[in-house]
Amino acid sequence: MEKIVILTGAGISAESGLGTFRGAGGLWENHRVEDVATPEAFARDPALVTTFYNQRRAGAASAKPNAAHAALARLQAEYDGEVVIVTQNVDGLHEAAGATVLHMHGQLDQALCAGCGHRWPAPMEMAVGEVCPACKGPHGRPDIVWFGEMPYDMDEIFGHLVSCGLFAAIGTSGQVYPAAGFVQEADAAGAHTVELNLDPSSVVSQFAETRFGPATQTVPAWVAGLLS
Ligand code: BV8
Repeated sequence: MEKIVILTGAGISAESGLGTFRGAGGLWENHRVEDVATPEAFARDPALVTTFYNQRRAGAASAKPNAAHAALARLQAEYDGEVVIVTQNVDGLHEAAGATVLHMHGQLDQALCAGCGHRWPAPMEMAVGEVCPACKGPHGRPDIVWFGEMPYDMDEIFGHLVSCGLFAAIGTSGQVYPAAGFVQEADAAGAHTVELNLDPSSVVSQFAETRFGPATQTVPAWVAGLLS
C-alpha cells in the first residue's frame, strides 16, 4: 500500500490542554513565541527562555494524549504500508499514544549541549548554564529548534515526501517553514494531499482535500476510512 506521510502541529495537542502558538493562547507572558524561541533571545536573556521551556515542559509532562494521537498510533499499527509521522510539536504525546515520530523541531524532554553536542534526558527544571554530563561545561540548552535554526531530519523527511502516495497536515497553521512547504513537495510528487484543521491554514489552497473540525473528531474518522 502507498506510503502515508503525516505532518502534525500544535492543533493536534490543543484538546490535550496544550496551548497553540497563534490562537488566543499564542502568547506567553505577553511575549510572542517567535521572540522567545530564538538563539538571540536565549543569548540575551537565558533565564527568560529557560523559564519558558521549564513551564512548557511541566505542562507537557502533565498532559495526556487525546483521541487524535491515539488514532494516528492505530494507523501506524494497522495500516499495511509505511506511515511516517513528522511532528512540529515538542511535546511527547504522539509517543505516549504508542506512535513513533520524527521531531523536526526537537523535544522538551531532551537537553542538548551547545558546547559538545551531547544529548541527554532533560531534567524537568533546567538551570541557566545547565552542566553537560559529558563535557562538564555549563552549556546545556533545551533540545529545541528555534527560529533561524535548521530543523532536524530534513533529508529523511524530504525522502518520504517525494515517495509517498498520501500527505496529510493536521492542526498546523502553515505559517512556519520549511514545514509549511511540505504539501507542495508531496503534491509535486503526485501524492493526494489532505488538510485536517479547525480553521483553514495559510496554505489550505494547496491541498486537494480538506476536513474541518476538532482533531479528536476528524482524525479518528479519517483513520477509520483509511483502514476500512
Ligand atoms: C529555518 C519549536 C533556515 C519552538 C518552532 C524571516 C525571518 C527569519 C526567519 C524566517 C523568515 N521567514 C521565514 C523564516 C523561516 C522561519 C519561519 O518560517 N518563520 C515564520 C514565523 C515566518 N523558520 C525557521 O526559522 C525554521 N528554520 O528556516 O532555518 C536555515 C537554513 C539553513 C541553515 C540554518 C537555518 C525553524 C522554525 C522552527 C521554529 N520552532 N517550534 C517551540 O515549540 O518552543 S515553530 C512553532 O511554531 C511550532 O513548532 C510549529 O512548528 C510552528 C507553527 O505552529 P503550529 O504547529 O502550526 O501551531 P499554530 O498555533 O501556528 O497553529 C495551530 C493550528 O491548529 C491552527 O491552524 C488551528 O486552527 C489548529 N487548531 C487549533 N485547535 C485545534 C486545531 N486543529 C484541530 N483541532 C483542534 N482542536
